[in-house]
Amino acid sequence: MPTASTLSEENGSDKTGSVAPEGVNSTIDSLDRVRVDSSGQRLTTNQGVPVADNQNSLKYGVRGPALLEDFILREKITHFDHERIPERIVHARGSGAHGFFEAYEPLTQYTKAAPFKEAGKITPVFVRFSTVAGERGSKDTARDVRGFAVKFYTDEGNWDLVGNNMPVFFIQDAMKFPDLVHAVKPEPHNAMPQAGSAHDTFWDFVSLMPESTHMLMWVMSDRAIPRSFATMQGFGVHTFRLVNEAGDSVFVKFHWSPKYGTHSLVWDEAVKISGADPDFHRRDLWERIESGAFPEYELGVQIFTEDQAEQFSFDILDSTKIIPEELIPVQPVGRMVLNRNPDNFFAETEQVAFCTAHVVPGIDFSNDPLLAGRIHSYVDTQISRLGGPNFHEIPINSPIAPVHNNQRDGMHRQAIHRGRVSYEPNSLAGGCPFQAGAAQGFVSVSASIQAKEEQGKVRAKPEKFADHYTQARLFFESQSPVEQDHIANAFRFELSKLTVPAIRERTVAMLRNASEALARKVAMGLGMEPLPEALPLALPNPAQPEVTKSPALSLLARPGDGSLTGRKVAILVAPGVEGEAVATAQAALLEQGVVARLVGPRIGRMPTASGDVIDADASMENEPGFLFDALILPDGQEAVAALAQDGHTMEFIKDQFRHCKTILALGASRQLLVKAGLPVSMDKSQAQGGTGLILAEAGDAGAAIAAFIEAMAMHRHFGREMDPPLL
Ligand code: HDE
Repeated sequence: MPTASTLSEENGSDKTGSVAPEGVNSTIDSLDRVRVDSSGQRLTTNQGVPVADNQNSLKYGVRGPALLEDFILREKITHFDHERIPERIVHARGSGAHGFFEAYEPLTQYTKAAPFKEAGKITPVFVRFSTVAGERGSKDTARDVRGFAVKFYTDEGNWDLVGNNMPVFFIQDAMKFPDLVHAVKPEPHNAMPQAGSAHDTFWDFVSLMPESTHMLMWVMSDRAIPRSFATMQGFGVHTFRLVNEAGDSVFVKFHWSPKYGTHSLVWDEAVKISGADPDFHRRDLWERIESGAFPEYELGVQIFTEDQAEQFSFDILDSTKIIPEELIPVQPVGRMVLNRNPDNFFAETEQVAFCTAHVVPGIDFSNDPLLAGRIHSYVDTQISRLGGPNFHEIPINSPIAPVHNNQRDGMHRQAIHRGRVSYEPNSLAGGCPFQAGAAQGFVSVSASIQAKEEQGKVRAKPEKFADHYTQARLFFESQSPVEQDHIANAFRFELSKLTVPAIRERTVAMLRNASEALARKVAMGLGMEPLPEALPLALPNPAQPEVTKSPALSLLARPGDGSLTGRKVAILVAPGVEGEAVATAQAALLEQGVVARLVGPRIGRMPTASGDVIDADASMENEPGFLFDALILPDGQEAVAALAQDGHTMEFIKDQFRHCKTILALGASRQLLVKAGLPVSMDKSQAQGGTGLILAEAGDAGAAIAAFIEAMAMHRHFGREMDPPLL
């Protein structure tokens, strides 16, 4: 064979294998080749030497010195000493899952990208969700942007769509990214705060960068505290290009929409969860997949031409701008299902390397200057994070498409390249690997721009980039009153944490340009009177926006399929509880895909009123109320009396009420609501389904549980929200 390495290669063995199959590279393909299962196996060293004793180091006499010759101990400790790799500079905290993407219809009119070639085509994916600012061990429910990074293992190579759960970004140019990250990360002198933006340096920076105003609206909205990774949207953020077989290209924005709706936490809840379960989102993702309630998202595209882009009131190269859906509708093109948890967190979730530079034929870049910086950054950072230029050979990163090139060597090289040829052109290897040519290979879109050639090299921005407020206003105006209140409260909270009043004032001065009402509300909450002068505008007369409201931007517009899949309900139990209603509720909830947990004063077995035995899954101490989406209080005088004696019960109920969750009280348990101070009377005729407070007689359990399930579909009952909270 022209690619053979040696004349002796026909002499095979267990180690060398047979003659290498021509044109094959086995460092790719499925992960099976590297999965290790030790069941039924003996313990060995890394060299495969069986280990007789894994308890004791080698000593000279039982009380004598340990011996340097103990290669088994030294190998074990040395490996342990090097177990950690640097965490990601941003997005260090993350959780991953395997799944697949399925195309609805061929999108070949617009793109030749492999995943979109045929209806029903399946492409494997690995997804990693993350927070941005916190370190690897930080809490999941911090107020922050969430990363939404998808690696498509297409048959034309890997395509990484490295997006966020918000469609815009803080800055317009990669030049400012290190500054932004230095400002939001824990402050360098004392490394505080962890995973939070409520500190001086972040607000100092953004209040001097008016281009961040639009993104600040998103980050101060409930989008920054998702209920679950399965209930958040994802966005490619930048404008990309789709390219078809003929080489024609259109612009595109990518959107992921969760099947189960876009739902968030409320702030007080997020804060409490971070104490009780810092792994809240990671656990939720894991449990959804293990239970078969697979997270699912629809991929949508906004497709538009260069001519259309020219007409927009904003610049499509500016990552601080969206394209309102009223202007260019989002067209569904496929769905993604996450159906398998990783085998090993480190090998997969930690070592996965997403790179914006990873595109395949049919996908191309726009000239967004933020994207340009990313195309460089992601590959670059993996080199130090994963220890060298061969990170593409780490199993989770290796494509399923064949890899053949003349790149050689480097740290941790896995592939054993055959033959003596590692250059091109060559004749000794028959010219292989050969260029794919324009018909098959990746060809950049010529993308001739009416480049202002007369401008020459410039460090500057296009004029429309300077309109920093129109879309911030659009976002705020498109929110429901409750969402607007939450945004104002989030600004109030974050700014109240600052130690430098001037930063607070500068931020309010900036907000005045986006929304006078918002600025006033925030200022009032901060005791700021009078309001500071609005910041001067960089662009005094921005173009008229096409729309001033975009209803699709409100979470209320995104209920998904309205199902309750994956939600969690607490059923409070104690000895003497009415067992039948508990069983009815459990069965009805299971049918909806809801996880029902029996939560008691303690875990374990307890008798019901009828003398049966039930088993409490959790205690109010180990799973407090705010970890659940809704609450059922069953009947049973003895149980109610026991729960009334436990202070945890009142906190449990108050949190459910304060966080606007659905509560069902059956029969005597109504007393608990009254004791907790909820605005309900003991009058038996009272039923408040519309507010998410359902009070029913014990005999009506079936109907009451049906009403409870219906009320849960509303997710929250904000009608009872008060600021400050009543309870
Ligand atoms: Fe990132 N970003 N980023 N970013 N980013 C990284 O790459 C960077 C930006 C995003 O789960 C790093 O592998 C620059 C926008 C996600 O592994 C690093 C700029 C968006 C993830 C990096 C941006 C993102 C990262 C750190 C401005 C949304 C996590 C570790 C020019 C569209 C991926 C790594 C994962 C991670 C650089 C801006 C999303 C340092 C220079 C805009 C989801 O390379």
